[in-house]
Formats: sequence, C-alpha cells, structure tokens
Amino acid sequence: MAAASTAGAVELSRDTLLEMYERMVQIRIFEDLAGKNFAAGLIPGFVHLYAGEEAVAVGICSQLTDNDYITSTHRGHGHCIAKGVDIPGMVAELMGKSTGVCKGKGGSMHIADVEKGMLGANGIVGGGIPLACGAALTAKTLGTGGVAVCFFGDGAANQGTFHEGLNLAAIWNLPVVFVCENNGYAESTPVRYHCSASDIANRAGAYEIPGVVVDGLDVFAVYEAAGEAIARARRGDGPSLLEAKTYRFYGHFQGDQVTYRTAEELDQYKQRDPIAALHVAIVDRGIASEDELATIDARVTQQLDDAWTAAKEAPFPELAETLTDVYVRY
Ligand SMILES: Cc1ncc(C[n+]2csc(CCOP(=O)(O)OP(=O)(O)O)c2C)c(N)n1
Ligand SMILES: [Mg+2]
Repeated sequence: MAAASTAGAVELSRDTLLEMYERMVQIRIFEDLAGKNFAAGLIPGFVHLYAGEEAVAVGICSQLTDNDYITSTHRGHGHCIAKGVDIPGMVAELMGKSTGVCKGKGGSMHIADVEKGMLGANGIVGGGIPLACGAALTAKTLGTGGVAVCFFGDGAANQGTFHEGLNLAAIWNLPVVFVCENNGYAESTPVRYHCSASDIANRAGAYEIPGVVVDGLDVFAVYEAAGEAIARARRGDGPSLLEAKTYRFYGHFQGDQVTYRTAEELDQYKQRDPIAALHVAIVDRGIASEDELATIDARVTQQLDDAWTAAKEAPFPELAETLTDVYVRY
C-alpha cells in the first residue's frame, strides 16, 4: 500500500495528505459560498476571496501548531481555515453575528483567533508584516520555539513595511517566514507593471536572507520550500522570504468586473487548479480512492451548509456590546 507520498525530499503520510486535501476543499467551498451569499446580500462590507490560492495557506500552515503565529491580509479566509480557526464561527463572523469568532465585530477583513495563533486578517495592505515581526520577537524573547508566518500579496511587497520588516527581522535574527502570495495583480494592476523585480524573492538579497520562488499552485512544492524556511526559523537561523506564484480565481473583491485580465488567462490557471492537481496526485499514487475523496468533499459541503444555516439563525450582537472587546487593555 502506498501510505505516503513525497514532496521532493519530504515524505508526507496518508493522514497528512488527506488532511491537507480536506483543508483545501474547505477553503474552496467556504469561498464559493461566501461569494454566493455576498451576492445575496447576506454579508456586509467587502469580501476578497482566496479560491485558487489554497495550496499556499495549506502547504504552509499544515506545518504549524497553535504555538506558531500567522498574520494575514484582506484576503484572509484561507489563512484562517488553514490555521484551524473554527469554520462555523468564521461564517457567523462574515455575517456580523454574535456567534462569530470575533463576536461579529471583525467581519471578513478582521477575523482573528489568538488562541489559534491567527493574529488577524488585515485591511491595511502590508499591515501584517510588522505584526509578524513583533510576534516573532515575542516567541524569541520568551523562548517558546514558535515561529511567525507572515502572508502578504505582491502589491504589499512595494509597501515600506515590507522593507522595514525584512530589515528588522534580519538584524534581530527573528523566527519569521515572509510569504509573498504573488497572484499576479494588486487590485487591477499587473505585477509586471507595479513591481521593479522580476521575482519578488530577489528582494531578500538586499537583506541577506534566503529568498525562494515556489510554484504556489503545487501544494507539494509549497510544503517543501516552507518546511525548510520554518525549520530554519525554528533552529534560530533567522528569517526567509518565500514567493509563491499563484492566482486568484475570483476578482479582486466581490463585485469586481475583472476587465483587466482575459478569460483565456483565467482558463489557463483553472487548468492548473491546485485542488484538482492534489486530487489527481492522491489517486494516481494510490493514497486514497476517488470514493474516499468524494466522501471528504461531501462532508465538507455538509459542514459548510450547516454553518450557513446556523449563522443565518444566529442573533446579531446586542447594542450594549458595541464597546466591549474593542480595545485591548494592557
Ligand atoms: C495601505 C493600503 N493601501 C491601499 C489599500 C487598498 N488596497 C486594498 S487591496 C489592494 C491590493 C493589494 O494587492 P496584493 O498585495 O497583491 O494582494 P491581493 O489583493 O492580490 O491578494 C489595495 C491597493 C489598502 N487597503 N491599504
Ligand atoms: Mg496580488
């Protein structure tokens, strides 16, 4: 029986692979339903969907524990799910309900679950980068052995916080993995226009830390590259920059007319759907059957359907709670 599969030099157990597959499917179905229910008027505010980028969050977060931190972006649902944030609580949070993980006060762009080490989605582009440095400094100072993984986009790589964060992490030798999710666009602006570097990972050289480009549609490649960067950070050898070349299947935000890219381009990337690729790899290598994967798909569909039903029935927060949990007291 083929109980394990390799990502290059890394061997993954059957359980790990199936857990990774399930997480990726959870993200995809979560996002498809979020898009549908946003259009139906059930979600206030803006929604930015992560579908297409699942291999990045899952390839990385499957190697983290609750003792490790992540910081996220405006496109943060996938990071939350990959880090183990409660899915029904996330659905309720999107709807602004009191049963949400932030009691309905965070919404799509500010979901956080500190118990899970998920320090927050973030509406400020590049805003998670200094937070990750702070979290990594905490882990290093307290000697917890934890690392901080910082997700951000190609557009964020042009923010001052990116350069400040990489420099700070390098001089203080912080246990951070900077993960640039290069999905080819910052809103409607193509990366080839907005970015001076052909590979954003090249910018690591300026701070004398490792910089690696990885195929962000290939969960095995992400897993392997991230594993090295995480191990390096845990050993006390400092930060790395990982650039995952990926693609978002939806527009920048829900409602985006997506006039800045072609249908052919989208089709080409859909041919390389990271979940379909993992599905094929699992079946071809004899790790699980089509039926076993269909069972996982059905379980996740039911989980998300139940989560939406519960969130729709849940109450909004009481007016009297408006000012509770809003500020942190030290
Ligand atoms: C500091 C700041 N500037 C501008 C914006 C508006 N804005 C929101 S998302 C976005 C593009 C971000 O692109 P990228 O970092 O590539 O992330 P992606 O949306 O592709 O995941 C911009 C400019 C913002 N939210 N924060
Ligand atoms: Mg982008």
